[in-house]
Amino acid sequence: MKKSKPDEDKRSLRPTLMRTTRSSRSTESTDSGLDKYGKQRKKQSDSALAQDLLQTSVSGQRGPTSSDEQQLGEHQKAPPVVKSGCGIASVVRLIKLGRCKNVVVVTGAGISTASGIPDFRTPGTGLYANLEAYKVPYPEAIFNVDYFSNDPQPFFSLAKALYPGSHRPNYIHYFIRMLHHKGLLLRIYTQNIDGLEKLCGIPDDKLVEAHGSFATASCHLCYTPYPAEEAKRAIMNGDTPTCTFCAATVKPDVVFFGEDLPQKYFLHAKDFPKADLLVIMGTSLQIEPFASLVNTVRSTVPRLLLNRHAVGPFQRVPLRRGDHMELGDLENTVQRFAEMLGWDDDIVELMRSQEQEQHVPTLVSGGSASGCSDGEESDSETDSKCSASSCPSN
Ligand code: CNA
Repeated sequence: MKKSKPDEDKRSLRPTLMRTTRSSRSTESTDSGLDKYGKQRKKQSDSALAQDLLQTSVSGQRGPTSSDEQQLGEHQKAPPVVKSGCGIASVVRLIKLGRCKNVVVVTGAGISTASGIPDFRTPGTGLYANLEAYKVPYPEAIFNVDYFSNDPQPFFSLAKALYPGSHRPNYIHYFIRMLHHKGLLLRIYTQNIDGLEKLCGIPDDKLVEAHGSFATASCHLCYTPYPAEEAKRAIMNGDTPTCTFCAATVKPDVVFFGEDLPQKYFLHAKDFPKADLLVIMGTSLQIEPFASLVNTVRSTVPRLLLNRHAVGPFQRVPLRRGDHMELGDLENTVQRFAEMLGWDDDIVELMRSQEQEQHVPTLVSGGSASGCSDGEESDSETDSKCSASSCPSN
């Protein structure tokens, strides 16, 4: 079922797309309140946070203060004041003050464009602007389960390009992994289906692939599981994988409009109320129910949008108190963010070692990504070492 819902801020100007959910109940969170090193996470007091936010004016309306500059140090000067450009400085300050220990990250296709994967909606380069090759009557048809039932070929053509194995994680993915290294990441919720979060080493328990992934496959009618590698081999060879039980078409377990979201998605019911910082990156916040997640953090919790343009609640003028945004190319922005935090060298080193460790895969028809399967997870020992001792800003 695909529903249109008026956008919160641009009422009825743009339709919001709905992916159905199995239920509104949350699964039991596995989070015990202990961090990954067994330490009890200190609960952020609302009043302390509120006090801090009072000193942090709404982003985009002022430049960094001299105390921000002092905290950032001589070599990590805040960027010049630009419209919506002081968002990072404010959040860097909160992180350095130790105010953000349960960071929830929400991502979309914009974090992977630097890896060479087009997003949906960017004019010119987005998939929606280049659909001739897929021969679909309207853009969303490519992810519509009823359309797929009738003609799976458009999706299979796209799947060939999106299957994990032909793209590498970029600096932005590693920035998120660095948040985990520092012991600050509560969870990342991604809409992406490219598997790059896993590939860069973010561990499975920190990752919610809200719109599924190519790691598993099943019949689109009776849901009988089907070996993912066999499905991939068939799709890559231009064949149609068919269910061994009912002979209907098999598809990778990427969530289509009209399909249930994975059970893990419901962790959000525990995570978002617990978050003390929400970072939103590279999404147009157009697809429900995912888009509305950003409105479920507590009202005192700072939200930072990193994107090319304002989206969702960040289109509001003035911004909600505690909302910050930094507009521009995401990779540049995230690099600047990391530099201001003093994390840039660590990220570059992490990227270098991870990319060296894994042989850069080439897309082999029917084969798994060389050196790193879709399910490959982080080296959590490495993460622990870094987080426990060597990270300068801990
Ligand atoms: P979208 O609607 O295409 O929005 C992407 C957003 O990112 C837009 O606001 C862009 O302006 C912004 N953006 C893109 N590139 C950059 C950049 N370099 N710097 C700054 N901002 C940038 O995509 P959403 O993720 O919001 O939509 C959710 C869909 C997209 C999910 O269901 C995905 O399955 C689907 N999708 C995923 C992938 C992937 O896995 N890589 C690719 C294409 C589509």
